[in-house]
Amino acid sequence: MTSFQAALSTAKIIVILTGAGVSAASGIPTFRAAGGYWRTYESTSLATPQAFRKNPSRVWEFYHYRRDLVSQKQPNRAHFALAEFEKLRPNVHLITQNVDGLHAAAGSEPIEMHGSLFHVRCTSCGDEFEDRTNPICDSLAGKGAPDPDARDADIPLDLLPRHELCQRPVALTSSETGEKICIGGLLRPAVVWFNESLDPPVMNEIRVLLNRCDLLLVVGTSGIVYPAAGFASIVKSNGGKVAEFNLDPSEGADFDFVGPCEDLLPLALGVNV
Ligand code: BV8
Ligand code: ZN
Repeated sequence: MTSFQAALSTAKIIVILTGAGVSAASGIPTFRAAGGYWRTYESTSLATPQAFRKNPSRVWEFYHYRRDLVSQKQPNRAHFALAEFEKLRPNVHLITQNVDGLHAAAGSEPIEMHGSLFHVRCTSCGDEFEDRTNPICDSLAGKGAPDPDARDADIPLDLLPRHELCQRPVALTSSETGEKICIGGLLRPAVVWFNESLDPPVMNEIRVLLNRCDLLLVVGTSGIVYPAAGFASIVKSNGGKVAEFNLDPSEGADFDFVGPCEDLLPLALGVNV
């Protein structure tokens, strides 16, 4: 702890990367805990453009379930410790892989590199905006149960979330009347799915930070998902130091804090939350 705090006090540019483990204490299941399943599907198999193209109703049930769950949760001491530290120290930059919005709810201004559960994008006109309505459309009310034996709602395309103010409406057959209708584009969650590239400006901003960073804190991530999983080696290759906060020990870190980050972060950062 003392050698870490010495490094913390002399560091010029501190970058903090968080993953699902930072929200675990808020009651949000991590991506890979309990196998990371929703119903009988691996979460990672639903967070893809292919899954959305094949069955937008099932993917929207998955995201409605997560939006509904997160909307009932609060930030925990890990989020508040990071927000407090950012206030106390200049040149601290928070990058999160999480899409739950809890860092912002705790007062941080994170780079949300994988987007947000509460932002949507129109697949027809490309418009992107925040939408916190719950449910986001009537047809999803009461849907999204995560149990393995829960059945798909099979919501017809025209009753899934649609872009009301769409500049490029699409022609569809109404599932209710069978008539031809002109309707706003299908909305999708504005998150980065697997096999989708991150927004180039976001990646550029991150790259600049990592190249200048002399201390990287990696908090609550399994280090499986790229490009986030590659950040520690970038910092180390530039001579920076890496501190890991995880339930499991990690090789290769200069400082390794093993245990719940909601307990260890306030101590390590020297903040009272
Ligand atoms: C891309 C949004 C270019 C969606 C997410 C190189 C090698 C291999 C594969 C690839 C590669 N480069 C690219 C890939 C493909 C892929 C990838 O990495 N695949 C993995 C599975 C191998 N990457 C991509 O596709 C990325 N795009 O690279 O673009 C490109 C383009 C086309 C084709 C190829 C490449 C985009 C990845 C973004 C995916 N979207 N989220 C959504 O959320 O619905 S990622 C998703 O996983 C979440 O955001 C989550 O945060 C993230 C990472 O998971 P973790 O946060 O680490 O969570 P996890 O459950 O795994 O771990 C929790 C950890 O916390 C554990 O270690 C646990 O011990 C710890 N913990 C738990 N409780 C606590 C705790 N620690 C402390 N305290 C606690 N209390
Ligand atoms: Zn639109």
